[in-house]
Amino acid sequence: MTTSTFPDPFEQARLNEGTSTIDDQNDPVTMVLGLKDVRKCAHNWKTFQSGGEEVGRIVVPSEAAIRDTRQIPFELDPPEHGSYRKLIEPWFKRPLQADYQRKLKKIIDELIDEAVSLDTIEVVEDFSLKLQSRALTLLLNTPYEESKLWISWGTHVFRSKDTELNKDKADVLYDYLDEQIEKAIATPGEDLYSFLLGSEVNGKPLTKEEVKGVLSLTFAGGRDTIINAVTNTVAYLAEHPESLERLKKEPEITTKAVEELVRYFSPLTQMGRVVTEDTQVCEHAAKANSRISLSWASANRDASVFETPNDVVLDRKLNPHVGFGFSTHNCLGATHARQLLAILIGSLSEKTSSIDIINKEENIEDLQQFQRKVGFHSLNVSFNR
Ligand code: HEM
Ligand code: EMZ
Repeated sequence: MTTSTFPDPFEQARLNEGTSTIDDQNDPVTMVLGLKDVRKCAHNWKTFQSGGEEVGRIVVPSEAAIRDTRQIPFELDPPEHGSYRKLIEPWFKRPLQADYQRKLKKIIDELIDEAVSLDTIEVVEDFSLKLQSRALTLLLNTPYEESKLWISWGTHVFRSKDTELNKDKADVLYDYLDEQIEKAIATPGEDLYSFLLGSEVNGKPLTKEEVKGVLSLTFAGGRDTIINAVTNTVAYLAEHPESLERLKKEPEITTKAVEELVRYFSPLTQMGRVVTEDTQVCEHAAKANSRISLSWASANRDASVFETPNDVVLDRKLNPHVGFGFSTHNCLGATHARQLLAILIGSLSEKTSSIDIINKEENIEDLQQFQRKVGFHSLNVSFNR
């Protein structure tokens, strides 16, 4: 049972030092590893900023070389951050509506019906990527057909399997967004583009560049995270038929199970911040203009907070995980992601009796001294009715 095991590579460093430094394109990053420290730093936006001059630098690996559109509200700090977030937040709560959930269930049911009708299916490309892209049409309120193009872009909009950062790929997304923005200006509709183009922040209409900043974040931030969460969930249920059975019998534990799976898989390993003044993290000097990272994946295995942190406890009672971040920038897509995963679990337990893993290729993030399994490049399974 190793396919659905996701080891914690950070344990020793977290226990010994609380931080660890890795290099990223000659711009080192001090990773903050313990849950309490991660929360403290995430909350302290004055010292550990997300905005700042260099767009893309807070991402690890830094995207500074491949993009110059500021992602909004992700690459802004308070108080500016709050003005944009307040505008966008109600839109990202739409997944709480019954009609949204009904449409999402239809998308997921269709994919599962197709999957069970096949002998085998490759989950990453032919299930999770399709599910992510089709579901995104609901979040953006754009035509379902758009998802065909998005699926053709593959699992990450900035990365390909061989090159970590791919400028040509980023430009495909940016050209597409420019086009969509022009279309929405010419013929406004009910989609997120039109909503933003018709909105004001602090008395000023949003610029095209700002609209592009919001949209690019929904495409980039909500892509491999969802794909890994979905694929890893399938792998977990395949190797734990007793859990599939339990979710069938006790659907009321589903929301807890979703939180636990997000904690365990931590689809976003870390996110950086730029240090604004000489300071210390865990007694380790952090110089002004250097970078730290909030290591969500490490924090989520902190044994001083989580009992048996390396086990999936589907109905874990206390689960203050930071898989969706913490404080100012906590994940705006979390409502959508939670609904998607809950419906996925419900439909899988309704429509499948078991899932068999045939083969897999793991996706290991190379963080020098840390090698972290984050998901799969491919996962072939058969879904059994
Ligand atoms: C922020 C994780 C899905 C949009 C974040 C952060 C994390 C995270 C850890 C905090 C980043 C920081 O503090 O710098 C995840 C995970 C997901 C997921 C694990 C899936 C399981 C999505 C989706 C969308 C999305 C589907 C939208 C399509 C955002 C946005 C922010 C964010 C807009 C920034 C919010 C702000 O700056 O105020 N996400 N995310 N995420 N996420 Fe997600
Ligand atoms: C950025 C990030 C967002 C980044 C909240 O996290 O997700 C990463 O996958 C993207 O590469 O650009 O959007």
